[in-house]
Amino acid sequence: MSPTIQRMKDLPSAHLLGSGTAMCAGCGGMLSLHETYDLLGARTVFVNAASCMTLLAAYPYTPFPGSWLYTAMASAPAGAQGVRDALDILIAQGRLAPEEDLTAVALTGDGSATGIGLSATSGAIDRGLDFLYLCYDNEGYGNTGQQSSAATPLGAHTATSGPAQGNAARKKDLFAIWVAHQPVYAATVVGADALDLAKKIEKARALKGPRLIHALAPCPPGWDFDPADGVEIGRLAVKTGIWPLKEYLDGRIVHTHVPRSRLPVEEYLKRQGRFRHLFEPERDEATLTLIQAQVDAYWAQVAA
Ligand SMILES: Cc1ncc(C[n+]2csc(CCOP(=O)(O)OP(=O)(O)O)c2C)c(N)n1
Ligand code: SF4
Ligand SMILES: [Mg+2]
Repeated sequence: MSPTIQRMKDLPSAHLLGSGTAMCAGCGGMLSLHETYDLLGARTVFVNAASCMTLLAAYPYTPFPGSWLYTAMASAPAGAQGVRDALDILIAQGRLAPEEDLTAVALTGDGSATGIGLSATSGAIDRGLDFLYLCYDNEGYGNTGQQSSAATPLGAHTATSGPAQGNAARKKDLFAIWVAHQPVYAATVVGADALDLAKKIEKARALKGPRLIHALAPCPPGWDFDPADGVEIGRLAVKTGIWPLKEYLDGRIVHTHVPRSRLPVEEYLKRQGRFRHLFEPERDEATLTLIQAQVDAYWAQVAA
């Protein structure tokens, strides 16, 4: 082992993930990955689909004390299958002690999770693959300049939505797609609520089978806000109800936080330049009303 890698392995993950990387300041994806990694630890093999997080590792170096594998955008679940199979074979052959087993973790952005890698994910869940899938959702193709993805919300301006308009489609519901597959576990999280995230990671860690952690990832350059506001924007997503915190376990969906008096969704939208055209030069009342109505309809259905 090279002295550099040995030095990296000797450092705690909290230090490693917070320094010397090519990530943007205030990256919400990094925050949720950091919090997740602190709990999962080094007994993991992260299988990362091409995305912003790929910039964390440059072969043969990685800021992680555990292992890291890089795949094409569509292939993280297939890579996780290979890792899981290899570990199972080593254990069956007596070349790896069961107590030295590792967790296969697919790490992808929303572009892979909701689009390019969706069929590989669906197949992996169908096969009951024992893996944890962490999607950090910055609601666009961040690594290539924030083009629209299937997870871009209604009204958001992206590099491909046209100069004055926002995205015309609704955000694809990744949590619902996973729940339709009846996985062992699925949850939504946001790095700004570290306690809720930690409880869900602990729960997921104790289970076997396909498990989703879907993290909203406020993205300063892609969403156009000051990096210092990332945590506040994550909190506003929860307080306005546009990002429900929930989990699926034993066939039931439970909301882990119900905002009793929800803030108007505008409070979240107006903090981000990607929605500026909804307020300036004049208010786009129709789109703002539609976005609020969609959030209201979601929570009405929860209460019913
Ligand atoms: C099939 C394929 N199409 C396009 C690309 C180029 N590409 C690399 S990263 C990326 C963005 C991925 O978006 P997402 O999964 O949301 O991750 P993010 O960049 O936002 O972290 C794209 C389009 C690719 N690597 N493979
Ligand atoms: S573009 Fe967004 S998601 Fe990508 S590293 Fe920067 S802040 Fe994070
Ligand atoms: Mg993305």
